[in-house]
Amino acid sequence: MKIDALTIFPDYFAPLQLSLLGKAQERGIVEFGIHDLRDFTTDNHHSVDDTPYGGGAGMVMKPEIWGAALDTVMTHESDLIILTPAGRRFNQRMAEQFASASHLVFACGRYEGIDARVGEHYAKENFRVHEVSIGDYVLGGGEVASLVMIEAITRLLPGVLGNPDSIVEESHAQDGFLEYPNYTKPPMWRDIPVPEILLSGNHAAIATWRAEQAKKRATEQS
Ligand code: JD8
Repeated sequence: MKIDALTIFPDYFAPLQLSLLGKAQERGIVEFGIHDLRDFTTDNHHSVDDTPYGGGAGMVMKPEIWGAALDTVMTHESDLIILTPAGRRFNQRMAEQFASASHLVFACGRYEGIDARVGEHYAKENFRVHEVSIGDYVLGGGEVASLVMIEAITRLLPGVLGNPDSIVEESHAQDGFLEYPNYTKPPMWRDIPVPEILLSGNHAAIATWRAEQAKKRATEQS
């Protein structure tokens, strides 16, 4: 899979060289391309924004800069993902769907956002365009949101995770992520013991206990 990200802050994407994502790139499972939007400006000040039509606070990102940048990476095999607080809420099912794509292009806006005609243009030209949000809170731009999506998607690609069974477990979670509490050595820590059942070796009883604990946690957090 090829993943391109367009941004005025390319340094935000340094984490892609770390950990699982870095290894996935070394193994050729995924290829990342990070593009500085200012490389596509034509004025001396490398302007990427301008005042909004209709008035209002803040600045809007210029469509011609985005068009010049996106035209260098987009093909009809691409999925263009425009991050925006108004987008469709990202979830595991969308991560699974995007994990089957061949080319993802993340448009990371700043300021008040990207001129709406950018998404409209590529949709009109029959490209797949997705407006996505990672949650009901306001970030300063799309970079962190795209990193969240890239991690959630990339970890699903074959060969990225050492133990693919964990993906199978996650995908079988019925109501969201029923995650049970985890424990490791020592068996006693600051006078807190590991639950006896986990030391019993009775795998059926352990599975039942874990399901009960996950359900209890989900109820407490809802
Ligand atoms: C893209 C610009 C900042 C947003 C004025 C603050 C996603 N879950 C999410 N929260 N926020 C974003 C997000 C924020 C962005 C951009 C995504 C581009 N901003 C703007 C509107 C109000 N500033 C997001 N995914």
